[in-house]
Amino acid sequence: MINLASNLQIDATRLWSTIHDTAKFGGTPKGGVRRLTLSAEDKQVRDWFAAALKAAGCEVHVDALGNMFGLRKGRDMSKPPIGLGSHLDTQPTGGKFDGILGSLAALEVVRTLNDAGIETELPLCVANWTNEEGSRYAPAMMGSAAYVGEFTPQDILSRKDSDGVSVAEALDGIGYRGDSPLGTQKFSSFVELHIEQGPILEAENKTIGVVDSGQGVLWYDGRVAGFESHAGSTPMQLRRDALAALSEVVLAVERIATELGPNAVGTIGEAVIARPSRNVIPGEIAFTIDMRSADEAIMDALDKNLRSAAAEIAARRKVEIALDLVWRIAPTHFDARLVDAVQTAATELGYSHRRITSGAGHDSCNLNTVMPAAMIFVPCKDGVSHNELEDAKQADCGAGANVLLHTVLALAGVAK
Ligand code: HGY
Ligand code: MN
Ligand code: MN
Repeated sequence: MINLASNLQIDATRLWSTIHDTAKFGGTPKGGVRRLTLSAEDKQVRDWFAAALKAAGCEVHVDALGNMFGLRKGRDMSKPPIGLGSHLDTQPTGGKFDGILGSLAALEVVRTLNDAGIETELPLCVANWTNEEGSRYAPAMMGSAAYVGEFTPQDILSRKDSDGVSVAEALDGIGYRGDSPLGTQKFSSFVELHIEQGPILEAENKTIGVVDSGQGVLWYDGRVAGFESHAGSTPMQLRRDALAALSEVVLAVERIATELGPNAVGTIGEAVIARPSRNVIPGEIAFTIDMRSADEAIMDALDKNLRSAAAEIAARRKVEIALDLVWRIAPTHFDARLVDAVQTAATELGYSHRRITSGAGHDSCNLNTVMPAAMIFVPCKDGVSHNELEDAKQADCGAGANVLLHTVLALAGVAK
């Protein structure tokens, strides 16, 4: 059996067609995917995924925050399963691969083992983590963050989106508020396949990224309070223009991240004028900041420099600028044994590969705080992601799924 297992390959054509079949759930005219967490489109893909896992012989259950699990029995059910999977939700202007590649590759691993009649020693458990993207509800990687105890279920269930819909209402609305308490599903370890979402693998012509670390993340909710007044009759020197002040904050975020770079990034991705009108000087704006670094000391410097820049801008422009740090996740250092297992699989399969740090956050970054976790990257076209143009190659997706298969086989073992 070991020989069969060691030469096993996933069905790359089947994986590729599932990627394109499921892209229709929330598919956009430009060829992207808009599948916000807990939306009707998310329900469609969840229902499809649950049915596919059941058809592949998995026992499917859902926890209190909609995290989905598909358990494939192993010979020794006394030990927790090896976990594999990712997320099914997308950004508003998302692509066909971010998250779902890892979930579908996990399904493909199960299908491949079924086709080969291989029973693993330890059970396997395929996972779909709720709201990895953090676009509709903050924070990102929400379902896995609550699973590892970063937030209580009550805190998460009460969070509301911009329309005032709570997580609880949205879960009930799509029928995915499961009855198993958070944390019921245990794992021995977890492995996640994901597109790199950056340019390195493609630029270096490498097929596999052996992810050994991930950036830490700082998320702020910000508010600028200036003074609404007439756009025509208010003299320039008397204005307290909230948007002009925010524009300086935007450039300060860019300057601070660049100065602390190359191991630092930052952007303002959202800004909403409270009462917009062409001939009223903006008086109140809500905005969000995302800053990241793989180095904890640089994260502290990002925070410190941001706060002093905002204070200087506020004083000079006579506005108030409030910054509320709503989420901080430390840099990730994945489990060395699992990272080596990924590297061994890539080497034995003959794929070009390199160690790499993840610029993006992932559910495995949370999981790694309570269990051994590791990630596998494959290139995406021009390193583009969180964009409808997101694209990847069938051969690379197949290679990533093969590395996932053989990493999981090495961790789970093959029943004698
Ligand atoms: O924000 C992130 O890094 C992830 O894509 N949710
Ligand atoms: Mn993702
Ligand atoms: Mn994403």
